[in-house]
Amino acid sequence: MNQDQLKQAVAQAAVDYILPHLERNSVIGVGTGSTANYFIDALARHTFDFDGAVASSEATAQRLKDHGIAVYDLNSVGELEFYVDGADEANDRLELIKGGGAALTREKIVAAVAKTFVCIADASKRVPVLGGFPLPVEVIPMARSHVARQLVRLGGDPVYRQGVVTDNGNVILDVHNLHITDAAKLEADINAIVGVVTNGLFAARPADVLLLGTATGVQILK
Ligand code: ABF
Repeated sequence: MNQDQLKQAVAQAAVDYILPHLERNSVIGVGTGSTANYFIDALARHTFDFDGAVASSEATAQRLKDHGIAVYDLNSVGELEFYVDGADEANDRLELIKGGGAALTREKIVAAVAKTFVCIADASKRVPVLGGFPLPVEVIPMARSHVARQLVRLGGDPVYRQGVVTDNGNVILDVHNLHITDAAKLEADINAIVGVVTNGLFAARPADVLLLGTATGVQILK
């Protein structure tokens, strides 16, 4: 199976995982990226089994609507049983790097609200130590240089992601050359820099379940 087929397999596995728990009034948090897109496509075959979704990006909201799935503002939703989203890297503790698609802030907000965060990824995303994938940091535009200097102090090499403006009107710094052994501490340290909106480490709130697409089938890691 190629990488796309692995992504499709975990997307279907995520639908199978959550379907038995859904009720007609359930609202599902839905993430961003190509794996999440496969999830949306698979979920669309079950529109009578749930009410609608909260989207972690404008792109996801559009794809959900294109499938006829109702999209709700998070503020109008009481609770979310599930958030389903991809990742750029995942370690054995189910701590993640996310934000390659620049949607990290809304992803982190929806993940914070959800009772169960189901991460879906192909096997290439599983790593022993986070940091091979450059860590995305969403930054208020006027603070870009200040935040970059502070990130260097923390040991990283920040690179401005040219031409990208987030759904929230901010910019992204991708921090290279980090070897992240204490993800929760680094997540907190970066969030403490003035001008940072969010960073792509999901350690304070890791995934609850990782559905990993491998050549021999979908593994469920908890
Ligand atoms: C989102 O999509 C992001 O947090 C992550 O950056 C990306 C994963 O991309 P893909 O599913 O396309 O590999 O979940």
